[in-house]
Amino acid sequence: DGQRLLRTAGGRAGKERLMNDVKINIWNPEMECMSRRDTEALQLERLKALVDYCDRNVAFYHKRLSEAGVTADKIKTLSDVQYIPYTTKADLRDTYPFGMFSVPQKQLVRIHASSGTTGKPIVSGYTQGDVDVWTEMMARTLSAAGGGADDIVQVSYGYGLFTGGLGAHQGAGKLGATVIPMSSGNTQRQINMLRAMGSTMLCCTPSYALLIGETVRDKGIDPESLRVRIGIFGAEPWTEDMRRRIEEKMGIDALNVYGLSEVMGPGVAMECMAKNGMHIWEDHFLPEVIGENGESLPYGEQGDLTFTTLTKHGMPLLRYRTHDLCTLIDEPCPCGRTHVRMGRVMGRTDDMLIIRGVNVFPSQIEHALLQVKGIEPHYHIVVDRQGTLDTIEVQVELSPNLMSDTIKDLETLEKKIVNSLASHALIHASVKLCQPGTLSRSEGKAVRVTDKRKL
Ligand code: DLL
Repeated sequence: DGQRLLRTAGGRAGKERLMNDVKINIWNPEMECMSRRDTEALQLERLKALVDYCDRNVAFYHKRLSEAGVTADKIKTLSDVQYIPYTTKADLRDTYPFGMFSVPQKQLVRIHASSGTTGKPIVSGYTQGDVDVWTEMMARTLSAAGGGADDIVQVSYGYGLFTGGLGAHQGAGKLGATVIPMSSGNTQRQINMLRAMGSTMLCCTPSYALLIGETVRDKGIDPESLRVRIGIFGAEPWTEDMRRRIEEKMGIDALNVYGLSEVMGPGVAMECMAKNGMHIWEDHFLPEVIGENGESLPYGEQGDLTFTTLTKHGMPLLRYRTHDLCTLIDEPCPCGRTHVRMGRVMGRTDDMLIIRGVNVFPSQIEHALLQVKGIEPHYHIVVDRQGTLDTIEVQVELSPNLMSDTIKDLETLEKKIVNSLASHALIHASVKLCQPGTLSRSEGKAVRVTDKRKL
């Protein structure tokens, strides 16, 4: 019947990190709990149809597939996907704006875009069928977090070209929940609505959730007096330590949601209440993890997450390299879903900092910082170069309830942070302790790094 009980940590009782019994909802048990054999058979059938569809409808793919000698009837097993050439972000930029679309404009009902930092944005086009699938994926997503018609869903992702706002909005509507389309920003008003409407679910970036939680406290409001019990947070990398901090501050279960505009938007993958990786909705997306030499890696190994969109019609993608680094997990999940999970995104290959030859991701720095008591999860990383040497400064905020602020105590704290950065992130950074509330806050995707070497 799509309902089960699962033991989980966090939530209202999360302050003591108790295990709670949580009711598990499954939106589409037939698809989400399908046997591996049936899932793979369905994927193979859809993959063949997709190759044929791309070949016939997108000039770009026709050329790529012909050059590689791939036709639909050459795909006999799922692993034959390896013969299909990759699609990259550069391909999307080169064919901007309409070159990857496979239907005439009149069949498109929506355009979204991601800003991109290098000039040309990346656009994504949807047919009505694509929007319907996306809506179901987001209904599954909210349902995996325990959402239903009784919920009041405050959508605090940005509305507009960014897919976060409308994506969550559509899914919550499909659930029959009451949607509050807040968009991001105006934090005081967010809190007024949380209180007045009694919102039970909050959808936003984890960094914005922190800001909302912090503002709630600053205004002297007891977080327990709010009815929010679930946060659906994503669109940027965050760590387990950050999850714990947010859950403690807000008294909620904080769950991770993943997606990207090119592939669809939010809801490509979602954590269930087991909080142990995000189920990729595999009846619609075929995931692979690719190693440095372009080879497909086995489950459990870290590499570049790559998707083939098995059912998209407006802008289908064959083996699209996301640049998100993670692993795939195929161990059974206690929630009963059979779709493989992706681990947390470590970072994007293009976010990786190389400091004096050492590779480091902002998420490793976040992890190292949050091991230390007395600081807040607000930080900023400044990279520079003096002569030929790279320098890295990590700015981090002191906790307002830090008991002591004698110079000696602060020096000890600073040393602890330096040591934690050295042991967990393998970098020798200088640390700048900042007064509470002084580092800039984010209402959408947080910008963690200023790299002056590139300025
Ligand atoms: O961020 C879609 C989205 C909206 C996802 C709301 C989740 C919630 P883009 O703006 O195209 O789309 O950015 C996609 O964001 O390739 C990842 O690098 C990053 N990202 C998204 N979700 C996560 C996550 C949306 N849960 C890019 N953890 C992706 C880490 C994430 N990174």
